[in-house]
Parts: sequence; structure tokens; C-alpha cells
Amino acid sequence: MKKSVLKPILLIGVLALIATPLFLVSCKNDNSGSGKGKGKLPPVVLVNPNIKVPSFSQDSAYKFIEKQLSFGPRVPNSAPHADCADWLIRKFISYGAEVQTQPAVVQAYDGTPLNMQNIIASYNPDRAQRIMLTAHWDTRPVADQDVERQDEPIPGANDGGSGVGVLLEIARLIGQDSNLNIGVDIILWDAEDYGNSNVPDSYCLGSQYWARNPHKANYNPVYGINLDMVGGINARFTQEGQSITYAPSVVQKVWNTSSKIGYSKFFSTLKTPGIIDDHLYINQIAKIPTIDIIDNQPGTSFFGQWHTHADDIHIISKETLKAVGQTVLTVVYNE
Ligand code: AHN
Ligand code: ZN
Repeated sequence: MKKSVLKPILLIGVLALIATPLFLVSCKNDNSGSGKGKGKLPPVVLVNPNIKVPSFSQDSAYKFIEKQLSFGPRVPNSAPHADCADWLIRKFISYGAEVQTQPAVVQAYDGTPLNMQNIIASYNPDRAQRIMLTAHWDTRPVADQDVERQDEPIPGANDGGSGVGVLLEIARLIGQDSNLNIGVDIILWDAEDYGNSNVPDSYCLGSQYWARNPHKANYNPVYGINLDMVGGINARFTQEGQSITYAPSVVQKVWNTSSKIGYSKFFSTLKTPGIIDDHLYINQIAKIPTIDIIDNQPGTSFFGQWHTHADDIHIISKETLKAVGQTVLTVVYNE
């Protein structure tokens, strides 16, 4: 096994964004973040037709997934993992973000010390009003849902690659747009998928670490949106239980926005049981109301190729990437 270098680095990228709020109208009917009415979905929020939202490129997001796959499985303590982290950091810097990494060693359920790093890319870093967009960038070390080679790592195109692909494309777009009026923090979690379902809290080690050690004192974004498995063919994003409990107005806002711009085929209003994912720890420990946009197809565990070797580029749908990316961008620009 290659020993991964662990450099406690703090990279400050070129801050290319000079905030010039020209005519952005802000949508003031937001009641997200309040603990009020837990579990209930509040009234709808309208998408403002006067706000210019950049067009999300599905081809670009798809290429970002291909690039991640080219490193190999991004399993903590491996060379592909370290190489991919370097690429991600450089990419965010090239898109004008202020970038910080949060390196740590965390212990896996089996005692393995994992060299991990969360990657934080900030836009308009001095703006008080902020939104957090997140996804995990590591991939699962085992294919435990497969019928063969169960002890080998998976490619992680959808589970890992897709959320990062969508967020990189969002970074590319907002990094070249001086009309963005709010602060956006894109955070990529490490060590999400090294867990064992029989061991409590063994998934989501990067987000748990961050929730106890935020990258910034008094960090207080209005809300967060976590993306997990957002690129699969025939994806269906249901309204997940923990998201409804902790951030009902954000669920309402995102699902309503997707419907307004024509993506209700992907965003189902079906309510499904809560799951353990990065958003749960952000809600429970960091107390930031955060939803999970996660594929939950009927009759499967999440999606058909979940935690198998078949989670590769062939199951990625550009249409799905577009639906998620354009919806999240529209939500961000309507704040
Ligand atoms: C559980 O399997 C309990 N939660 C899903 C977390 C996950 C795994 N997300 C991606 N891979
Ligand atoms: Zn997984």
C-alpha cells in the first residue's frame, strides 16, 4: 500500500471574483433554516423570471466524471485518491475559488487510519449570506453489493463521481459570473464511503470531522444541499426523511424549482425514509439545515448498480446531470 502524503496545507486560490451585484433581485420569501415546523413542508417559492441563471453544461459535468474515473478508484490511502485530490484543488483554483483543504487522519470501523481531506472552495468568501453545496469525492473500497470481486474497489461514477462532476460545473459557471450575489461554499467530503452498515456512524467520516471542526469560526450558512448519486440513468430523487425533518423549506424550494424549470420527472414528491448520509451529520452536529438530493429508485438500493463494479461511466446520464445541475443553480441564483 502506498503511504499517502499528509501535508497540512492551506491553499488560498486566486480570488477572481469581484462582487459586482448589478441588478440581482433577491427572493425574500425564504424561511429556510428555521427549526419551525419540523417535518412539515411550507408553501411554495416562485422562481423569479428576471434572474439570469447560467446554463449548466451536461457535457462539461460528464467530462469531470470521466476525469475522476481516469485516476482509478478514489479510495483513501491510495495513489488515485491523492492524485484526484490534487486535481480537484487545482481545478477549483482555476475556477476562481478561494480553496482550503482540511486534512485529517480518521479511524475506519476496522481500525484502519484513513488519510483524508475535505476540500472547501469558496465564492464571495466575505459575503455573510451563504449557501453550502456538498458531495463526497471518495469512493467505496469494496464492491459488497456485487456478485463477484466483492473485495475490490468500485469505479464510483455515480456514487462519488457524479456529485463532484455537478459541483465542478457549478464552480466553473459561478467562477466566471460576477452577478452572483451571495456567498457559495462548495465542500467535497472525504471518507464518506468507507463504512460498514453494522457499525454505527462508520460512514461519512469526513463530514463528521468537519461538523465537529468547521473550516471557519462561526460558520453559519443559511442552508446546505448535499448531492449523492446524482448522475444515474432514470434517476429519481425522492424527498428523503431527514431532509424533510431538518430542512423542510429547502426541500420545498428545490423540488418546486425543479418542477418550474421542467425536471419533475427526476424530482419525485414521494416521501421516503431517512437515510444516513453526509447531510445527517451536518444537520445533527453542525446544525446547518441541509437536504440530500439522492437517487432512490423503486425496487433497488438507491440505483441498480450501487456498490458494484457496474457503477461506471456507462450508467451516467447527461440528462440527469443537467436536471440536478440546472435545478441547484436556479435555486442558488434565486436567493
Ligand atoms: C447507507 O448505506 C446507510 N447510507 C448511504 C450512504 C452512502 C453510501 N452514500 C453513498 N454511498
Ligand atoms: Zn456508496
